[in-house]
Amino acid sequence: MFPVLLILLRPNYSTKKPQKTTKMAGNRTFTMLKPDATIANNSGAIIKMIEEAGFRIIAMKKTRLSSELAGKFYEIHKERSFYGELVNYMSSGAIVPMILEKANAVEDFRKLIGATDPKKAEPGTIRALFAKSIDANAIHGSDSDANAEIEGSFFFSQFERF
Ligand code: RTP
Ligand code: MG
Repeated sequence: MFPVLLILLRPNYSTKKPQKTTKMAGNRTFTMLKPDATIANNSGAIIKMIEEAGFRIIAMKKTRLSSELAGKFYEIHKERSFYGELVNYMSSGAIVPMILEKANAVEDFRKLIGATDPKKAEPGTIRALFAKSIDANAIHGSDSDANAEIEGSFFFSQFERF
C-alpha cells in the first residue's frame, strides 16, 4: 500500500496515457536504387551500407517505372537538357524505392551517396563504389524534407510504411 501511495503522491504523477510523440521533421528521406544497381545485383550490398549507416527501412519494394511515371517523378528537371535521357534511363529497368528514417535523414543520406557524378564522389560513398556514370549513378536521394515526403508518397501508401 505504502509504495502505491508514494507513486500517487509524486508531483508529476498522471493517470493520462503518455502522449504519442509527434514525428520530428526531417527524420525521413526517400531513396531509389537505379536500374544499373539492380541489374548488377548490387541491391543487397547498397542496402547493407544504408542500414550500417544507421538508416531504418520504413518502406521498400522492387518495381519498374513506365516512361510516363519516370517523367512525372523527375518533373522538377523538365526544362533541363538531360531530362529525356534521365526519363529513358529511369524506365529502362527495375528500381528499388525506399523510405528511410534517421535523425537528419536528408542531409546525412546525401553525404552517404556522394556527388551526382561518380568521378566527383567522395571515396567510400555509394556512388563512388557502385555508380557507372552520371546517368547510371546507382541511387537517388531526396534533396529536401518536402521532396522526401512528396517522393515517398509517390510510391507508398500509409499502409505500406512500418
Ligand atoms: P538524384 O536526384 O537522382 O538523387 O540525383 P542528384 O540529386 O544528385 O542530381 P539531380 O541534379 O537531381 O539530377 C537527377 C539525375 O539526373 C542525371 N543528371 N544528368 N548529364 C547531366 O549533367 C546530368 N545531371 C544530372 C543524374 O542521373 C542525376 O542523378
Ligand atoms: Mg536530385
